[in-house]
Amino acid sequence: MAQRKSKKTNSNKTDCSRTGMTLIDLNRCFNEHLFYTQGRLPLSATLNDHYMAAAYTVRDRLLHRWVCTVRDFIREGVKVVGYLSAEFLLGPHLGNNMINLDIFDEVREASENVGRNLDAMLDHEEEPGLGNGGLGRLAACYLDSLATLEIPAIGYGIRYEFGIFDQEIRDGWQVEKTDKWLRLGNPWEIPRPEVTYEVKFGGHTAGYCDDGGCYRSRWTPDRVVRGIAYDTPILGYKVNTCNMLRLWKAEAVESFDFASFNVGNYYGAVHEKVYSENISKVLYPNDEQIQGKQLRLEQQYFFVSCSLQDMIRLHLAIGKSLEYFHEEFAIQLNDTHPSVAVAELMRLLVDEHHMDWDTAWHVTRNVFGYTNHTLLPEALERWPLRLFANLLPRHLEIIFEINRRFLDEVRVIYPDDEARIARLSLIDEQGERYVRMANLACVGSRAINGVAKLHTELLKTTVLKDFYELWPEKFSNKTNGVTPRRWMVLSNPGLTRLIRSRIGGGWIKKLDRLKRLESYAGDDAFRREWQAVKTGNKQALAALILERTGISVNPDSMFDIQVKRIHEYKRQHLNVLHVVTLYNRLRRNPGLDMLPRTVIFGGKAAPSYYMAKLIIKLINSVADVVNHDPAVRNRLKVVFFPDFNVKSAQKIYPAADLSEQISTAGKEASGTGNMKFSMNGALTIGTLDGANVEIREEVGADNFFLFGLTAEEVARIKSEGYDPRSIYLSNPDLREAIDLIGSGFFSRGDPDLFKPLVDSLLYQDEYMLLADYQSYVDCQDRVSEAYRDRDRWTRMAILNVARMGKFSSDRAIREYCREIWRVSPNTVEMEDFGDLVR
Ligand code: Z57
Repeated sequence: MAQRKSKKTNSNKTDCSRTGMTLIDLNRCFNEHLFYTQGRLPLSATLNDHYMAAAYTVRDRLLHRWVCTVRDFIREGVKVVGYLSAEFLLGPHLGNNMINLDIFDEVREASENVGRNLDAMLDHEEEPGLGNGGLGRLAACYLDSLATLEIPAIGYGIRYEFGIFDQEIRDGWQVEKTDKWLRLGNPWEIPRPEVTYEVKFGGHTAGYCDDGGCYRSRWTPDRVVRGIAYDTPILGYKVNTCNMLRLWKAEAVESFDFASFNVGNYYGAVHEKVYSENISKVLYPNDEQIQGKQLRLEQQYFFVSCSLQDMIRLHLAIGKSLEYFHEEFAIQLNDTHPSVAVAELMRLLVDEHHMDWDTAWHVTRNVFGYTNHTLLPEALERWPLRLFANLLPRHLEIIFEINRRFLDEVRVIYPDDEARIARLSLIDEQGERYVRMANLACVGSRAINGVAKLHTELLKTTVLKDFYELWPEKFSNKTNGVTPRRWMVLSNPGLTRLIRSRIGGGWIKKLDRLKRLESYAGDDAFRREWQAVKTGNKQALAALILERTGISVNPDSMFDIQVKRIHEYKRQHLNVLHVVTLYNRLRRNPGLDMLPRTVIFGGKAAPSYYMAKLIIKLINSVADVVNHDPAVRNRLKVVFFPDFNVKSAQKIYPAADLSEQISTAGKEASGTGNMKFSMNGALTIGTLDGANVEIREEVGADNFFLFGLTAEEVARIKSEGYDPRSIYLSNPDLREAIDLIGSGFFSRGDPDLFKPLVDSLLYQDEYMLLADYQSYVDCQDRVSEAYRDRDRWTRMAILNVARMGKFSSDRAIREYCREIWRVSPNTVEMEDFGDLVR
């Protein structure tokens, strides 16, 4: 590439002004892509053609920054973050990149010039749903903040051909549809057919003596798969830094085909190809629940191996020795899904790069950080030893060796404490043997963190207690955050404009500055404008609800919203019990002066999670009855919004009055939807769980509707013996609600349909809905009272937004950078490529 003079530019200026781009240039570029990329004349262009042309026009503006950023990845002294995650729930790119380039208005005008409405194009974009829920979305927010803070970083993951399924609702039940997100092509990715690595599976190992007389292990696999890099540029907000997300697609290795081909086994060769490509075919649709399938372990190892090989190649490209690898890279393990990386890096260093064990272990232990995202026992990953040995025989040897050395150290510190040693071991040996991935991650990392204060404290006292006692200095908290670019500026332009009109736009990068809004909470004119923005957002959502469900809702009613994955611990059915309670009040007293509410639910259930799917059916069944009962007279509406995803989330959060964050205390590690709602001016009804605790701390107890048991109380009551039935028997309203569901009232007279749900509440109630019921209902009554005083409510909403600064992912990423990764910003200097670049 021809390099001309290097030129420093003002990073606060937009692309348009920086490169002298004008609207005319933008229009020309747009039309060129329409013609040369899509092969269309303006008159015959479809919506997709226009979208593609717009996407390429915007992408062109990213590439100059991208090449300059990537150039610095292999500059000595620039430490790079490698963020390993099995999921990245990015959401649509076009609007976000326009925001970060600061050319939103210009592109809007350019598209109007070709006779196409920008919103139609934004709606047309298929989102990359390469994640399930909170964990995947967090990874996406973190990529945005890393780039915005000018931290050199690469996200590494899997390019699933099919992401999270599309949800349809038929007869009230969830139906899963394949997510064919690549059907119309993906203008945001750049395939790198020359960036490939081989990944081995299966086979066996054998010992041998190397030239120096050292004992080594040689792994002879029975399968080899190739990973191919697909890169997506990740631009920061109004900066030159444009990082990349590198996703791996699995392909067959040709040499393997030939072996079969030569003996005439054409079918076998094709089978091999199909088999290899299976690895990156589909995202496992489970959130917080493991399936234990071999293909899932194959996916994990596949992307981890490709990513580590890639980082090693980049490291060697700067000419430094691998013993300094941890000085050039900081690698974060997003949950245990990539934790086989600990064994794989050891294998690469020791077996492939002939490093001695102790040096390799030093490098490994200093390069990794591990983030834990859950305390739920069913979500803690363990792999049956058999399965692990068959797929990754060499890694099992390495894990045994790590374990042997580790437990020797433990025995010195805790002599004769066999119970503790058994708990710390990387291998679970009670009954069937398992590899414990969290233990592997802990032993192989320099830093371990939880995702909210309460969660980190619980980690230290429960699931990772033994590790905390061993290495207290490794533990820290990093409360989650979300990016205000996507979750405020892009999704809530009305609110953004209003805030800008009073305090400017500095808050978009320094969210703490929202504090300056506090003084407007008492300003009548401001409150009226605030209410108008909220009403506008509610009207827009009402239109979308009508389009998607056929249900018409009243924008003047309170929008009470719970959107998140469906899980018993998140207690969507507690919300349903409240709805049924309100309904019973109306049936008992048809003239009741009740605050009109629209209760909106949304979220996907894991396809194999029976109870979660039954909860969806219950919501829809209750909705059917309540929405059609003339006695209700618009005082209560229930909606299940189908196919909740990033795209619909962007229209839902801004329209909420009330945010439901009602998990059993101690079960939700952090939550991030809670932050998105509050940033958009919704008030929270919630338990003292996850980040709710800190949100309440920030916005003030007066501006948060708290109910329910604390995590401590939950644990105590459980240990003393919890009896849900006695609560049911002693609370008439609760009994009436449960009985109505159990009677078949919502299931056309069929008492069996919801019996599993009712029975699980009456006889187990693992998540203590009954214990929290009355406190929840009372709290909801306080919510309704508060909403009647619309000025007071708006004041509280403004204060919520004003005090959300802490929950920017920029704050979270700054903490990771300083305390875990030890990386600092690298200002990307733009290079003038002369005629090469527009
Ligand atoms: C997932 O989305 C989360 C944790 C997991 O262990 C898995 Br698997 C998937 C979520 C937590 O449930 C949320 O509480 C948290 O906010 C989010 O991860 C991001 O940390």
